[in-house]
Amino acid sequence: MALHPLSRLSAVQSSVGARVIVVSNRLPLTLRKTEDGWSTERSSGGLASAMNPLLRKGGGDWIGWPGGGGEDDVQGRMAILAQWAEDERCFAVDLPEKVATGFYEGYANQTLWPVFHNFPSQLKFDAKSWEAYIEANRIFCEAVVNRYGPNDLIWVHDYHLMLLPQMLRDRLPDAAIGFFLHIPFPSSEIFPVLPRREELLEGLLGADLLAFQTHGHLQQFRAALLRVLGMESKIQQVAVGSRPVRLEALPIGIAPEEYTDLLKSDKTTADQYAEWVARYSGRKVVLAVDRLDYTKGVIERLRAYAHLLRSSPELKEKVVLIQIAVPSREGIDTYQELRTEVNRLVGEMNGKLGTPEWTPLVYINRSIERTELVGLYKLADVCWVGSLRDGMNLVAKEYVACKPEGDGVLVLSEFAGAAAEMGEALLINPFDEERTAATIERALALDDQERRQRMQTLHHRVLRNNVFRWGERFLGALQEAVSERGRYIDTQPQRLRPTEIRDAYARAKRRVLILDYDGTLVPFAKRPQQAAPPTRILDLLNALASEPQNCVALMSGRSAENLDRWFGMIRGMWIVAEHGAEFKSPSAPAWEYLRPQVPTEWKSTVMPILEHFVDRIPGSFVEEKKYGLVWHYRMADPEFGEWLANELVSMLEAMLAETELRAFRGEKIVEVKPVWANKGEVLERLLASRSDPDFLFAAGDDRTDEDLFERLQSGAWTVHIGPGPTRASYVVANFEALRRVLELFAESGNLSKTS
Ligand code: GDG
Repeated sequence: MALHPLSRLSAVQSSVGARVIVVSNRLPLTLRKTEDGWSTERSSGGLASAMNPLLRKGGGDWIGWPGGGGEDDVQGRMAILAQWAEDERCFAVDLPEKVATGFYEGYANQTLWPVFHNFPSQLKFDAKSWEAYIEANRIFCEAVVNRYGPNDLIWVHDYHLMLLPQMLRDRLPDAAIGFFLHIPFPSSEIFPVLPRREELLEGLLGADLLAFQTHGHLQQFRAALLRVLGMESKIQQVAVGSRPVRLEALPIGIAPEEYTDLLKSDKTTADQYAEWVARYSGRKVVLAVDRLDYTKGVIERLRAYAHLLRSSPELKEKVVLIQIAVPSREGIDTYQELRTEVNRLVGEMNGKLGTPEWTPLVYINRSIERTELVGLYKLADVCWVGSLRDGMNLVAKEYVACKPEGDGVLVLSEFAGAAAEMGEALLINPFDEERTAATIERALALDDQERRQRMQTLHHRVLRNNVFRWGERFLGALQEAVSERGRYIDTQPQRLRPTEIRDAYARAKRRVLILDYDGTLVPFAKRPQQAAPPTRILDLLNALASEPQNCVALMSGRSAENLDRWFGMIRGMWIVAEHGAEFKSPSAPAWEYLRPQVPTEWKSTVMPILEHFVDRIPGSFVEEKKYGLVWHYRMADPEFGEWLANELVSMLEAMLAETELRAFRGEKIVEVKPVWANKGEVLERLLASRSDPDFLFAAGDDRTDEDLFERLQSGAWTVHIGPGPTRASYVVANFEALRRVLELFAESGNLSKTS
């Protein structure tokens, strides 16, 4: 039975015996000064909206800045903060006012924010605000170190705290540190514009896990690593020395029931809604909800709306745009200027386009209650998200959550992260005023069936990819990243020196040579059947296997039938198929099995899922083996392929959690197979046939070979082909380099025969 996502989040936490410490610039609570002293307000904004329900249900501590400093009523303030810690497990970090200003209004919001949102022209920088940014991160670091206990998972949020992961790593070398970036990561053209860019990247790389909203942002981060630090990375991993840092794209979701519960049973929501229905009867309502920020495209929206009203006079008195614009970062000039400009435009539009019966634009420049917001979502015929750039945009998802019947249209900027997973919305380029206006017109006129179809598909997806699933995936990935770090941290493979190993080979009398095939003896081919062994390889294997002092084993993930066809004629060689599930020893004529009976009914459940992925990306296909199923995507678009492979593995992981099956990623494949079918298991059988070897050699290039390397003792020559973290003691650059080593073995065998 599938577990409820909430219990799974708690399960992730309890399975590591760990508490989660969330660290973000702002707490979900804000201090406000009133006439009677300090009071508590709930913060709005994306991060708080997302994390609040997650922590309330899953448990954990939250560290952040509470706002409201100064000398006033210090005792009252302390009392409230103590209450927060006690009742809500929210722990305040106090920043001296000067640091807070330089950090928040300076480097974070006038340097990082514009650059990360593709507005380098808005960038302002001074060295003092950078100093304040460092200092603020240092103060946060101190606060985390003080709360930290062994096994805690530290989850750092967003662009305010990009130096924190490395600062924490310096103080708590073994801690599990994850970082999530809520905003976009800019392209490698724009990122280098950033003053102090190297320090920021190095700060981030202190984490075990770095996660982004979209696959695109992750790719741009990798490009920045390469361009700014010259660091190469894999799609999912970058090595900092011998420490791997895992990279993930994890699009954030919402807690749908926070909206649907209000819709179903809240009286204020129902009353407000009824009142608005009456007020706007006979008119279509278009809704926009934004923090008042230049990245949200408010001005562009107002211009496009004016364009629409001018170009479609039939809409006169038939449509209303309700724009909620929550004040934000008012201490920064750019935001003040934006506010002035929006006020001016609103006045001008209503003045010029309105009539005595009709105000075309309802402008609300304050935060409204959640109950009202939900009423508006329910009311709106169209929700218009026009971000010029946005990490995700939760408003889009909240609106969709409030449309279970499908009676609404989402118009969504293609530059919001949400567009990557909300393709059924009507997508717009918000910079194109005319076409945006035309899309709004289309949204208003969309026929019933199309509207319902689009919205209901979106609705189900938003419900499924919710914030709990996101949190669970993040913590799961962090936990995994930490366990990988444990495996690789002490391993510093050396480059294999051919003459050294040749001499060791020549001296030995009882040798065992274990060789992987694809990627090790031959390069990868587009389709598995195209990677047939060239004569040169067959000769080489023949030569090595015919040497009486050698026990040679070819270990592959390929099927027994396939390996028999290609290698059956080589005498004296072990052949191991399907990662160890079946094997044929030189002394026995038939194939033997690691397990006598193996259930295969699971294939009928997993196959349709893999087929669905085949449908999603041209060029991919499924290979069925006796014990396993493999989804191949070597011929598919590489970027999208990697992205889908991630999605597939995480989906299968959850599905197979309590079975003996595992999904793993290999070179351009995702394979599902029984966990016991691995190269490490079959090794025991092989070694039993050759007691006390004095030269043990194993070579391979992918994850399945790591099982083997792990089982072999330190005296073995374990060789990994290609870059990347490995348990092997040695590395060679590619399959050709390995082939040269094997040729040296074969030659030295010949020499010893002739001498
Ligand atoms: C950052 C990233 C990313 C808005 N007005 C009111 C109100 N809100 C709530 C919305 C929504 C949240 O604020 C806004 O979230 P967004 O995602 O749209 O935008 P950011 O604040 O910029 O958030 C963003 C997000 O982090 C999460 O990762 O999606 O890309 O920029 O929840 O409902 N809530 C109430 N009254 C309002 O007037 N109660």
